[in-house]
Amino acid sequence: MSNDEKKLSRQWFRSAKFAVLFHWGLYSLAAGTWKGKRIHGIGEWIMYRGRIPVREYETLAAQFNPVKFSGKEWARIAKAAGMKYIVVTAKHHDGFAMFKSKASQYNIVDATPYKRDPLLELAEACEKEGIRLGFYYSQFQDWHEPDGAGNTWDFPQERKFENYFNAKALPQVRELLTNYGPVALIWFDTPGTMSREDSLRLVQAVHELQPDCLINSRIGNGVGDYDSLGDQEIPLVARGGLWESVDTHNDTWGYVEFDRNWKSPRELVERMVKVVGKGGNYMLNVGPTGLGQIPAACAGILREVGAWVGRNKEALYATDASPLGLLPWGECTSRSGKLYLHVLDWPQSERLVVPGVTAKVKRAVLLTDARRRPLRVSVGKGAVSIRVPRVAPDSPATVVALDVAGKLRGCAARTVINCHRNDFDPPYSVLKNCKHAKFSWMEKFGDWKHADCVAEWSGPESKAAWRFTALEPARYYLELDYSCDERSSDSEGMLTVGRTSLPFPVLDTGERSNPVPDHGLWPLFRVYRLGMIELPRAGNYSLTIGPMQKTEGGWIKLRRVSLLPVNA
Ligand code: JFZ
Repeated sequence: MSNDEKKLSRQWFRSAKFAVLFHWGLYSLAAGTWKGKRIHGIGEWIMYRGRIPVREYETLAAQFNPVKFSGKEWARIAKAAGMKYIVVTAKHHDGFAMFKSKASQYNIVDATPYKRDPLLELAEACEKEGIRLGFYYSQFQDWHEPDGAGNTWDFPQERKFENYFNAKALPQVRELLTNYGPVALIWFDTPGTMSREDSLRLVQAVHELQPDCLINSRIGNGVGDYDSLGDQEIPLVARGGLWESVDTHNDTWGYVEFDRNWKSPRELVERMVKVVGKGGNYMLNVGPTGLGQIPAACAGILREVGAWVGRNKEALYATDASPLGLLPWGECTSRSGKLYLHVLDWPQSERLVVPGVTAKVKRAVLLTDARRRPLRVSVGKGAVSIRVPRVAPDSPATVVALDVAGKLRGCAARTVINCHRNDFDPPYSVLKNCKHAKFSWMEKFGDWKHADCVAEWSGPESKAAWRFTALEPARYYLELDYSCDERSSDSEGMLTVGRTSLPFPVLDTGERSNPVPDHGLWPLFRVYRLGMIELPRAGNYSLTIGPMQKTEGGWIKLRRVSLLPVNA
């Protein structure tokens, strides 16, 4: 495939911005409970968490009869939500194929009373709805097979992975690329210790059977076409290339009957625009029930998100990342000559201050104003100010569209605005004798959380600093978000903004033992309000923080420093 053809085959992905990942399998029938015992955490790992023997787990197949499944319904709900591609688990780590497979009888057609191939029905529905379809395939972990990875409770012996790979994984990927029409992408997962050669054999099969099919980075060995970030990871800084963030709607991928921790429409839109504003696609997970239905609460929230996407599609699809710096009130997307300001924290001052706009603003309108009435724009030092209604015209976010002339240079400078919370994150700090480090941990099991932190402080010579511009004098509360173990507890830190210094005691936030041996302790983060400071004038300031004494154990894992308006 020529470079131009490759570029073309990726353009749809670059423009898509919003997608759904369906986790659906035998685990959906277990729904988080096994033999009357609830197993908390991600539901598709119930076999692993419960160390359920293959002979017991596979009895689920004889009960699996998803008579409520409708490929049309899934495709319709996804399309109404504004999702441009669907990925569905064809085979997860439990080894059960949700499609007719000659490579293994352990599949929905041969091993269940359902006897139909739901992926065929979904493929037809996607074709009709004009929505692209991809398949999730766990190419390394397979807890049903002696030579698949992961099941040490039934198969403690040494693995002959090549036997599994040649007999099941590679043939099933070929079946998926042959029997279901155009496949937009294959979403591989947890490559483990797969060899580069095996990853390339999968790539070769994809290129041979469906040259336009994209491959995600979890194929392993750096041979994917685009990056799937860590689960539930929303990046703090923009990234180049093709990438997606994959997020759960509640705290699990596979259906768990008692997990109702649904993210609200506001949370989903906020996470989506954070990702799209940095140039990525936001893929949201849906875990259908054992009967094949999308949980009603989930479907209702998707309808609300879809309504917002429908009103603001111009600010989402086929846009580019924000050329602006950090925005205290929300995010930004762009296209040639246009900026779309996604305002999540609406200014009560009726003035939307937009820092870092270096081009001339020709016009500003509310994207949902059908009459496109121009908003009043005034140009200040380093920012433009837009007169907006007192009440946000849209929800969960209001988009203000700017027509701009001239080049929009990236603007790294940080501007603090006194009617919004202003967060200072580690990737934007200047560090001395301390480090930027990312920490990941699980809350329950498999529900991964991630924190970019400043860590490994050594002593009074360690400093993290942020520079910013205040547009007007104002008072702020200072908040710290950090984790600290007992070794650093009761030490003292100092936070200085301008000429004001706030000494603070570091308090042990505790840490939790880690269910996965040899993976260190899980951090616990807490937010502390340090006090009130005043910025006496408009102008440039620096905010610095560091320990007052020599530190033990690296001192704190600092996730964020925030300036919160006092008069909010
Ligand atoms: C994997 C699966 O184990 C899980 O069941 C689910 O399918 C999820 C989408 O993918 O879990 C992962 C994979 C990668 C990371 C974390 C969890 N990661 O890179 O942080």
